[in-house]
Amino acid sequence: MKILTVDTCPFPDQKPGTSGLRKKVPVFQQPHYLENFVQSIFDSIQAPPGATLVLGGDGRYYNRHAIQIILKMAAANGFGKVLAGRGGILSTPAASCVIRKYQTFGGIILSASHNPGGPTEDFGIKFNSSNGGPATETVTEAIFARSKNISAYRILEADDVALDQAGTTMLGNMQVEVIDPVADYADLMESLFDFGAIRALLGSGFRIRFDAMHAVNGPYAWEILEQRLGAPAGSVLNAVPLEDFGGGHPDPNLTYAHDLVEIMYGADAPDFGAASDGDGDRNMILGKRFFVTPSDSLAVLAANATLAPGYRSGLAGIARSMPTSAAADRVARALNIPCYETPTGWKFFGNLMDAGKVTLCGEESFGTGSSHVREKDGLWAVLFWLNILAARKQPVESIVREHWAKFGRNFYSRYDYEALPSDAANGLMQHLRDSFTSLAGRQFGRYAIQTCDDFSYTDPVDGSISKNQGVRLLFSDGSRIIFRLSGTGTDGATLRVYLEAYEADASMHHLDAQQALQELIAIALQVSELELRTGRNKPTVIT
Ligand code: VG1
Ligand code: CO
Repeated sequence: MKILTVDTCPFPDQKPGTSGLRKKVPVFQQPHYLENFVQSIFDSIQAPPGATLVLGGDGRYYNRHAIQIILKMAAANGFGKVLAGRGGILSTPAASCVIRKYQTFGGIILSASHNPGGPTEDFGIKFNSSNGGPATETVTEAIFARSKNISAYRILEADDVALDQAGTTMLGNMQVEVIDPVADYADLMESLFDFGAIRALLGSGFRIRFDAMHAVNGPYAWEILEQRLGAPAGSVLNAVPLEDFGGGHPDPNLTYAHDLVEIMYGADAPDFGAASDGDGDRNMILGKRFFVTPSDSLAVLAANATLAPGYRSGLAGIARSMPTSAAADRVARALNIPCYETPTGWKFFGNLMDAGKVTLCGEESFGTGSSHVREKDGLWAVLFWLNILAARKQPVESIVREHWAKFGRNFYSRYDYEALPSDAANGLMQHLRDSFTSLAGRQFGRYAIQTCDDFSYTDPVDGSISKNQGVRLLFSDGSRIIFRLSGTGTDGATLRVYLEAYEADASMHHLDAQQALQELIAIALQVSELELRTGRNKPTVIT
């Protein structure tokens, strides 16, 4: 076996987004494209010789091929060992768990998360550091800088490694240990939650459905929910991961998880429904004919956290991404703990968790997590809910309604306009920035704009500054409209419009969110000139 040094030319477009580099599969299939990016990672992270790396992905199309290339490149770049998930599988939270548990130097996760998979769909790759979390912006910027002047990469000339059975093989001087992708993660879950109480709940006729959407969480949900917790066979739907997710869009929301939604809103609906995304880090929580918004879910988990054994001693603090509703802030205030507001993307939570400042964190985009790993964690959120349901013995809906009665309700919705021409999307954002001075102080019906800005974040731990994280229109009554361009899309630009209104009056809590937010939606469309600039008269997805 010999190490080859292969000459290459830089690609100009290898800038990692919100969560790693995501492109269509044919882009990754260009000669040297994946190799360039992997070598740029290795050149930037400065792993000591003999270091251990974790490697796995969500099983989508190109996963198996990419893993073989990365293994051979890791061997040629001086790594001593790679822990690889069997079959190339590791969910994002499981990869984070394994990196931390075995104290490795870091890991590479192959996923485009909630984006569809298949030969013409999306693929992605990201590096996670030794804390188990996505590389910080300093690291991703270094990787991008390197990708722009790379001239060669190193790869071992070798046969492919057998990945379908646990065991250890050598690849040159590097050990490849194929591990069970589920066991370490399932053990961690068992250490956090009251499995006895959940098992009793599931044995008492309480019915659940978990839709794995043919994505990575299938084997995890099957092992934990059906095997360890005794949920009846068939409680986990679409449990076999497929390279194209069965042609579906593995994003757990009311639009894309429609099969589950039909079950949960149908006759004889089960008591609890949940789904997770392509790489297993997102979650959607449903009760019988009842949808829990991700922002509310974070707030409810925070308010009830001490019911779960792993959180019995309380929370150090809570963090949420800026567009996420302020429902969690109200809980933090009541618990007298700090609440941090970060830019979108999990990489910003890592520093706060490492410094012991927060225990729970969440995003409006169906992401919730805690300091047990350094990624958001779909199945963890499901188990947390089940633990609370087992302890409180109340339906999901009444737990949420009681929460609103106590804290008030933050009506919330997000409108996504996908695949816009980039010029139109950038023009709209620029138009909003240009309007800041004229908008501040303006009255729209019962809403008055207090301030407008482009969100900027100073990390309280390392002082690093992240600018231009979303345009905010902040109203005098605490309502908010936020405009942001997605950093994970691969097709033109995706504009996200986030809407939030706070309602203390319990007699208004029964309203539908779209109804309650009607006026704010009209204001958002008006001030952004959305239809005029994009030609769209309705969003692609409403969540
Ligand atoms: C989206 C979400 C963001 C999330 C990111 C990664 O980013 O809005 O909250 O952290 O996806 O999620 P953007 O830039 O498209 O808005 V996932 O499940 O890819 O790991
Ligand atoms: Co994901």
